[in-house]
Parts: sequence; C-alpha cells; structure tokens
Amino acid sequence: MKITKASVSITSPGRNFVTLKIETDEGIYGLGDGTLNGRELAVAAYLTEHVAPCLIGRDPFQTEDIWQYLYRGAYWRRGPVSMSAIAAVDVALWDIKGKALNTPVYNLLGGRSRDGVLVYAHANGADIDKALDDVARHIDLGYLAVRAQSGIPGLASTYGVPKGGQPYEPAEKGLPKESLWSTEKYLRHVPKLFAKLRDQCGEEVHLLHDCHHRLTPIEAARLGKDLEPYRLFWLEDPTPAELQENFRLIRQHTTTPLAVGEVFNSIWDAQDLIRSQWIDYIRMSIVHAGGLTHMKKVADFAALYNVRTGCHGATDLSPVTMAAALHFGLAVHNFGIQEHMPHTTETDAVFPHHYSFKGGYMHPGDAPGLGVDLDEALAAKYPYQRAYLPINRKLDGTLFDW
Ligand code: CS2
Ligand code: MG
Repeated sequence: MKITKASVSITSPGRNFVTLKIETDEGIYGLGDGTLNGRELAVAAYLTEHVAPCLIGRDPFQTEDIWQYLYRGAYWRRGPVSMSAIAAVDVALWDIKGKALNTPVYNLLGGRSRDGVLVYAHANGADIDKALDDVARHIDLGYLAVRAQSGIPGLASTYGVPKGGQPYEPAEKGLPKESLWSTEKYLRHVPKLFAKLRDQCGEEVHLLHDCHHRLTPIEAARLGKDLEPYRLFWLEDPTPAELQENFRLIRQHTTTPLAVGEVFNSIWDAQDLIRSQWIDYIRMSIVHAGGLTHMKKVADFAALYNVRTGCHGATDLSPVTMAAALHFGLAVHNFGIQEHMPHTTETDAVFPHHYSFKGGYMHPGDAPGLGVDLDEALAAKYPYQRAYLPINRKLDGTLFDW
C-alpha cells in the first residue's frame, strides 16, 4: 500500500477544526486532527507546505519510521505546531492501518483493557448555586465524574464559565478579548464551592477542578490543602509547568491529586514531573503530543512511576481526537480518566462517528480504524473564521496567565 495524497481541510461548525486526510493506492484513507486552538492556520500550513510532499509514495503501515522521519527530519524539534502536525499524520496512519486490517485501532494498541472509558464532564455556573445545579444536571445525565468551575465574586468573568448560558467555547472571533483576574478572590472562593458540592453530591461522585495555570506553587499548595477535606479526583494545572520542579513544592504540602499536561507536546515536557512522582495524572492529548505513537510511549513511561493518563478532551479537539483518545483509553493499562466535552450537533454532523456515551463511560465503537469520518461537502459549508483565546490581566493591568 502506498500514500497517494495528503490534504488538509479547515472547517468551522461553531469553531475551527483542522483535519488531515491521507489517501492510498488501495482506496483506503485515514483522518488526523491538527487543530491548535487560536493557531489553526499554522498547523495547516505546516502540513500542506512542509509535510504532505514528503508522505507521497510511503508505506502507511510504517507509523514508527514516518513519526521519526517527521520528528528528527525537521531538525527543529518539538513545539505545539510541529507536534500537532505530526499527530495529524500519525493518527491518520493508525486509522488506515486499522481499516486495512479490518480492526478497531484499540486492537492495535494492546486490545481492550476495560469495558469502557471513564469520562468526566464540565459543569459550571456564574455563582456557586448555579454551579451546584449544573453538577447535579450532569450527574442526572449519568456522569460519575464532574469538573466544577464557578464565577468568582467581584470578577466579571473567569475561565470555564460561559457568558449568557451558552456552551463554553473560549476562542472568540476577532482579536483576543481581555479579562481581569484576582488570585486572592479566587483562593477565598473555591473551597466554599467544593464544601457545598461535596455536601450536595455525597462521597461517591468524582469532583475535579481546573486552576488553569493561575497560581504560584505556594498558592497552589494552599488551595490543595484547603480542598483536602473534599477529596478531589484531581486539581488541574495548578501552576504553569515550564518549570517542572514547581510541582515539588506543591507536593510537599498537599495530598490533593495533581493533573497537568494539556499544553505539553512531548515527553520531555513531563519527564521530571513523572519520574519524581510530582503529579498523579498526565493530561497530554493525542492531537497536541505527536499522536498515538508518542502518547503510547508517554503512557508506558508514566506507568513506571504510578502516573495515570487523564487526556485533554475539550471541544477544541475534534471528534477525530475524541475517537483516537477513546481507543487509547480503552487499551492502555495505566488509564486514569478521559475528559468529555460533547461537541455541538453541527460538529457531530461534520464528523460522523461510532463512539458513544453510557452510564458515565464512553466506548470508541468497533468499526475498523478510528470509527470517525469527515463529511467534506458539509465541512465546506463552514469556512474558517479567525478566532483567538482570551488574554488575562491582573486587576492592576499586569498581563497574566489565561
Ligand atoms: C481546559 C480547556 O479542558 C480543559 O481542561 O483547560 O478548555 C482549555 O482551556 C482549552 O482547550 C484551550 O483551547
Ligand atoms: Mg485544563
């Protein structure tokens, strides 16, 4: 089998998605996701201008060699744009391999290790009471794990809480919107949210929270300690992780489990965090961390140090990545949990798929390959629209982490 064509489509059914389609001389094609929220055109150009010409004529079964060719052959290694492009190629090749062998991709990753993939939902509210209601709504939908975010008294907006009750989509058309932030207000508020949540939900429900990179290590340590009575499943992105040893300090002060990694794009971003057991869950995603080939290696390395997977799964990762993540989550032994933000009905129509949700778990389905497709005619009806993630500033105007 030989690759005959590699083409990129950008569609925007409510938000932008970058999809790579790799076609072969045997009529089998594969899909890969190259979506990088706010920088979509960079990945599309990397694929179209620099990667696609190198793929023509290659054997699509050579996932390892093609991965190494694209990683080492570029000379300039790592980074979100190049690793998202490599991921798009890698996942499309695994899709082709599964279709050619007439088996779902999870069978190529070790086979089923569990009956279903535990997922967590996103609940939020402009205040504590609305957040409590939204958590209850998601539990009624069958989720066994729910992430809770709420508005912060005194702040006009905050991460994770949509405006006007719309579904949460952080990227907005036009130039970046700016928001204001106060760590002090946030640190006073979050323990109150989880005290009420644990009181409402009881002990069984897994509760999660995302700090979204906004605390210093000692502030994160304080929040972790304050939340210990409420036994969170995890506290996510407590502090920016470029300096991996930030997490040593947090670890010294609290037993609240820690999760990080959705902005990572290679194992080198996390090797100290994992090897030192400074974290409990690695959040790297298949679309931003080089695809299934690299993520399998990350999971196997993490398994040596009791670190489990907790892959990123926001709506700015396309259904192609959702499908790949579910095959991955069904197979890897040290699976922890999978994020599940349901896409819009328009997006699901553009990307028809076999994966499904039931009773708090998801399953990728048993179709050969990934079990997801791209309706190219429908995709063409949603042209790309430039959109940016927000910018965050402290109350005094200092530029801060969003
Ligand atoms: C968030 C994301 O899902 C999460 O945990 O951190 O919503 C993140 O803000 C977006 O993926 C950024 O594009
Ligand atoms: Mg997050």
